[in-house]
Amino acid sequence: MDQSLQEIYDAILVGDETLTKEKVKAALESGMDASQMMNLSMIPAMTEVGVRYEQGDYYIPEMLISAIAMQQGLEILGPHLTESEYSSMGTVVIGTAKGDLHDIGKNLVAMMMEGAGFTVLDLGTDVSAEKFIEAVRSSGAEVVAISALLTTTMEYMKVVIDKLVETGLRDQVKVIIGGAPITESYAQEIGADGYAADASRAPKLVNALLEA
Ligand code: B1M
Repeated sequence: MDQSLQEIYDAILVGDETLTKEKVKAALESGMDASQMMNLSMIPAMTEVGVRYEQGDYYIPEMLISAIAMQQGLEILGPHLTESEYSSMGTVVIGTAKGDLHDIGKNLVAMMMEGAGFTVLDLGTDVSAEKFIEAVRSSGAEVVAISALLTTTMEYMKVVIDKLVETGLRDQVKVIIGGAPITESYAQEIGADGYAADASRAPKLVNALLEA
């Protein structure tokens, strides 16, 4: 791995937010590509955090400080990630499913959607179906985007879709879902309109759905 990528990786892994910010800034200044930084260093670092947690080498506090370092790095990287070739418009209501507090992937999706020219209404984490409905009604959103990282909370995505049906809003919006445990077949199973494996694919998916 390139030395600057390795340094960012290491800084996130040990949860050093100051060092992460410094290294991300330095890499950007040296001309490093933002998506490369994200895909080859920052996301792999969080994947390694997950592996260490699974193996019992990391506990929740370590996971949390790594996540904070990642978020801080992302804040600097965000504006550089969102330059995009897409020019579609619309409003996207996004949130992490009820019971789920993971928001790094969701934040990345929100950034990419904003960069693609969408207005993004970010409801945060632990979002109930009622909150999604209220936001769709008040914003007139065309898209509902739900993220989930836990096998226990992914089931809540179906609750949101059922609520959209129940309130007569289902035909007005496209629902896209994503997150580590989500698959294309799960999206089909629960009646979502689409699934994006990563944040960079989300705007393309939404554009395709809105054009269809
Ligand atoms: Co938690 N956690 N965590 N965690 N955590 C996982 C998800 C886990 C896989 C770790 C592990 O065991 N290996 C595991 C889930 C197991 C499972 O359900 N099968 C787990 C667990 C168990 C838990 C707790 C239950 C632990 C506990 O308390 N005992 C607890 C749950 C809390 C809750 O939510 N109620 C918990 C807590 C936490 C922290 C708070 C400490 C912290 C989150 C901090 C935060 O987000 N602000 C945390 C972290 C950091 C992780 C890992 C290590 C990293 C997640 C991450 O940010 N990845 C994670 C392990 C892992 O994923 N390997 C783990 C980087 C991020 C860029 O990737 O979010 O997948 P991701 O997003 C990707 C794609 O999935 C996609 O785009 C992104 C890439 O471009 N994507 C979308 C995401 N959302 C999308 C939406 C879309 C489209 C694409 O459209 C709408």
